[in-house]
Amino acid sequence: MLRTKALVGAVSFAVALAVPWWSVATDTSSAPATSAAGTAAVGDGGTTHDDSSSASTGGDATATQHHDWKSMDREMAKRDKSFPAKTAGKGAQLIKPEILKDGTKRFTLTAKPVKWEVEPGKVVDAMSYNGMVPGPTIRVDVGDKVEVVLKNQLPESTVIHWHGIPIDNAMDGVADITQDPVVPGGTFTYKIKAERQSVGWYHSHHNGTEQVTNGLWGAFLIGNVPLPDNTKVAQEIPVELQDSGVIGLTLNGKSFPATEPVRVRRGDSVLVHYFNAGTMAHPMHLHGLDQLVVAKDGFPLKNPYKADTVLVAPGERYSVLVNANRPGTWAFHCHIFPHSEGKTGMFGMFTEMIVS
Ligand SMILES: [Cu+2]
Repeated sequence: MLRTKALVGAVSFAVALAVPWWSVATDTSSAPATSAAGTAAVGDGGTTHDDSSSASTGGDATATQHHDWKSMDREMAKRDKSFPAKTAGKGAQLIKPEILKDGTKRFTLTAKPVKWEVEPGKVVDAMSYNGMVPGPTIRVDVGDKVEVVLKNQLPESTVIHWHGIPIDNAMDGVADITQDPVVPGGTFTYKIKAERQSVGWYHSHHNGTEQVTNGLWGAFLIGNVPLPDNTKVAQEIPVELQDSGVIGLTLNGKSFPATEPVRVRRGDSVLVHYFNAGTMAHPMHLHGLDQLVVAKDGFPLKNPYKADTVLVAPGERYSVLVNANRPGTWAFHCHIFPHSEGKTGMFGMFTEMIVS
């Protein structure tokens, strides 16, 4: 039994090497902005789309209900079946470091405005690191010396805080507490020693209400989360939650139907890291497949536990291991329905895990 497991693990690992989820970052600052005129039709994630018919018929509209449910189903199906819809720009791409002479890994994050397509036709004026929302995923090894150069091309000051990363106080990135704000046109270099395995993230700590929810955050991983039975994973994926600002209800900076499906081979294991960069807690529910919670805020759990719904509060990270042992298209969504499903179909924090 153990041998079989190990073999499956080895095959999965080979797949992991061949097909990394996080592709290499490209600067997409000039991502094409599609018509912003479409925004009005979609509204805030589809929840308010086309209320006119129900509003005009009121509560005593039994005579027109037959017509209403048919058009409602039609509209839902149109939206639901347009998944996965194409949009410009992809967030959370892996960023490559420049390697300095002493081996230091240097990453450059340029904070700047971007036209971000949250879903087809809904283009918002977001804030970004390197033109993407969420910002690039930083990945380093335990023991690495790391530098992150922040270049501020925003029309307002900013800073970067390193959440969940052990760090010297002067590098903690809180405006007016540990450093002066980095003014428009300014630069600041953060020096970080990657002391221990972490599932961390980074975000603005200056006008956070607007800057973070409008796009200024990203994932920062140090080393690998230890897994039970040394499970080899075929994919390791971020699921970064947002609910406010111009980005709104999204997974990895996109709302359904533009969210990205998780495609898995039957029997493979997937390691999902939830990050909540938003302002509310989100119960993340996966149909059909168990979520084994293996780490909280990057700290490995002595006793991993199974759940079908994992509540992720603002600031928190949960790492869950999913063994894709049942084929099918499984709904994967925030279980607060006003965040994921309404009378025009799915929207916001909804995607699919497709096991084949
Ligand atoms: Cu939610």
